[in-house]
Amino acid sequence: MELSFRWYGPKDSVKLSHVRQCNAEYLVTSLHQIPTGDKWTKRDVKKRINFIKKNNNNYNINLRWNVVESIPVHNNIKLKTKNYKNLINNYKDSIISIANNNIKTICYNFMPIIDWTRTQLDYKLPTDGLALRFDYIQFIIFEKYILNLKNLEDRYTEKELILARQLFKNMNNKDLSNLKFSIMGGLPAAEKKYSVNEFKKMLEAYFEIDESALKSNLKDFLNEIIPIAEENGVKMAIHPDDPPISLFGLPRIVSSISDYDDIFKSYNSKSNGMTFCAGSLASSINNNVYKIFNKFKEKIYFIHLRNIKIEKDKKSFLETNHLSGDIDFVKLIKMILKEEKRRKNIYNKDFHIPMRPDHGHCLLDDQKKKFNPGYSAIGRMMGLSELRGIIKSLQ
Ligand code: DNO
Repeated sequence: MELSFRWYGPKDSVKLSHVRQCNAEYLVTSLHQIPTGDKWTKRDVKKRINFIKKNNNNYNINLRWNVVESIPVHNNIKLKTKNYKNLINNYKDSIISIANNNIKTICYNFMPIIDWTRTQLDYKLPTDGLALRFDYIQFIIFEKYILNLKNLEDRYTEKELILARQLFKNMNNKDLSNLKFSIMGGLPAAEKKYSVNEFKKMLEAYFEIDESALKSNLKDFLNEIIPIAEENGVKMAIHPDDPPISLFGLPRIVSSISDYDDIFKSYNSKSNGMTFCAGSLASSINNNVYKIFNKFKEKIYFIHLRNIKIEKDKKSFLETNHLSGDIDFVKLIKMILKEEKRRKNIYNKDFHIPMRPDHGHCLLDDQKKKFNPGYSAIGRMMGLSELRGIIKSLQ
């Protein structure tokens, strides 16, 4: 495995030296300063590589950028509307610019409107560490009492709505603004930060997009970009929906085995692959992560390892530490190592799969620091260390 760490670029409060101290050897990053939809030039990518190189020297572990995470896909592409053709051309140019700089794996997602979603970014654990959490009822409160969405009866049971009303009554302004911040503003990697009104406008834009329309828009996008990726030796790795359940009544199309079947059938190519995000996939009670891994192992070009615990209602979940959630990482890592061995026997090169510890708890001194939620240094260092321990013991 290529032991990697996500880094949010020169402005990240987690510095390259910190990444090295955590024992990572590769960097997963993106040009976050470039607005979604704009093209990345070869020079833009080179500049970032040079920044990384400048921070390497003979004495240091030489960090290398191995995966782009992500080139976000503009909502107009997902909606197939307005200037989407130009946006797709920009996307193709960005793939070429990345490939010309010898980076060959690109992670992306096709989630409508916002990237990953949590309802709380500072859930206090019994250890005093802080974790990310998704609470289904809190999410209903957000839809009903912050966005004031109508017709929620169509999507939620009476019991869920009553529970939401009861909980809402006990929430003060601070609780509500925390909830709003967690969903709409706190997380990194969102395409943009929306106001409530902008957000509702985006929801309206998706009004006519049902599951089959979104699938067909993804297929059209793949038909355009995969040939370019192939020509340039790039592997596109689609990230699962996080969480893999419908939110806001919008379709989710990268959530299950059958979704992946559709995606890989819609364009048959080695360049059409997946990011295996264990935590995202495991947060749907209907998914079996080991089965998904086995079924699509050849298509897995990038791995995110984080653990979760699904709660009693079967829809809420807590991000646990790497060794104590629903996923058995010893079992999963065994499978990953086996897959690497299989690739080694066939190709004898390129068999190491890039893997990063995905998220970590906010621990120790990091509790006083500013960082992207989920991406503090110490928690991820702990995650990577635990994973390295498992890898080492299995090798
Ligand atoms: C959350 C991440 C996501 C992911 C993107 C990929 O921590 O896993 O932000 O990077 O969805 O496009």
